[in-house]
Amino acid sequence: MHKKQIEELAVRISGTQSKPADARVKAIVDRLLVDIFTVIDDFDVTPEEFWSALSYLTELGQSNEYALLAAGLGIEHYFDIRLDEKEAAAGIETGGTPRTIEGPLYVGGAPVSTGEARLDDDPDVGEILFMEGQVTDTAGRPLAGATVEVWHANTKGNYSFFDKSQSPFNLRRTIKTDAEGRYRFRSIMPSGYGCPPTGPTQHLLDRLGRHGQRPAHIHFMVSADGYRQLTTQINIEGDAYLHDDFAFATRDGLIPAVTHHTDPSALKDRGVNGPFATITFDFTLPHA
Ligand code: MBD
Ligand code: FE
Repeated sequence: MHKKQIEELAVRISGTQSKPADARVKAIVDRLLVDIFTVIDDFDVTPEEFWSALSYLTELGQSNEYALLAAGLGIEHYFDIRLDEKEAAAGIETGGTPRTIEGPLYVGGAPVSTGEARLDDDPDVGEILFMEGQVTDTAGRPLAGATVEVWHANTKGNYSFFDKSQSPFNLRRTIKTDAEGRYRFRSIMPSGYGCPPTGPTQHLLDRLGRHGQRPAHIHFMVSADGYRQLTTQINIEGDAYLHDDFAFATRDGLIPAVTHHTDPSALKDRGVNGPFATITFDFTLPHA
């Protein structure tokens, strides 16, 4: 089919309107149809291929993996790029901590505390982790009472709520910063995440010749009145996938140094009975 015929068909379909439409939805669907017809035409897609694609989408939904695939195809990352661009174009304040994707595994309503928290509720064999830092504005002024939501995987790369073997809200907390804008928490070092190996996202990634792995990381959502909400992650340095994240979320400025402590006197000072790691990471929020 020629481009002109595709457009004529799309116009004919679009014109079968008998009541008021949602103009934006209609415009997007009209455009999607042209793009789908064009792909079918350019690649000579067979009906069998098309019906199998629909089965794939059904399976994707039944497995609750739509958002996982969106991350894997870089679509979630693309929204970050656009937000960065829009902020730059709007001429509003820039220079805060870089944003990166939220991912599909955030859960609201985690236990709230002020200043500090312990995140690990379940027994696990991970290295103990102490992380702390300060939330400031771009001039370095501390933001007291800011909200730091933190969530991360366990040593198997699994997240509570989605992994029903973990306690509710294991490795998920909301910490309000203290009077100096500081937060600190004790947790365990997460492992990297891998897409469910027999799920539809990994099936498609296999056909694209791609892996479905993420480096070990910790998610944050930081907010304070009058400032732009920041959704971001830090990556754990040394991870084999540090610069090969299937979800494209690694960014400069989000890979803090990790210090590992094994010295008995350091363990004693921290009141722990095993090796631990420390990370310091500050969050900078531009004005809203
Ligand atoms: C994750 O832990 C994650 O953060 C993303 C973006 C996708 C899959 C698993
Ligand atoms: Fe994650």
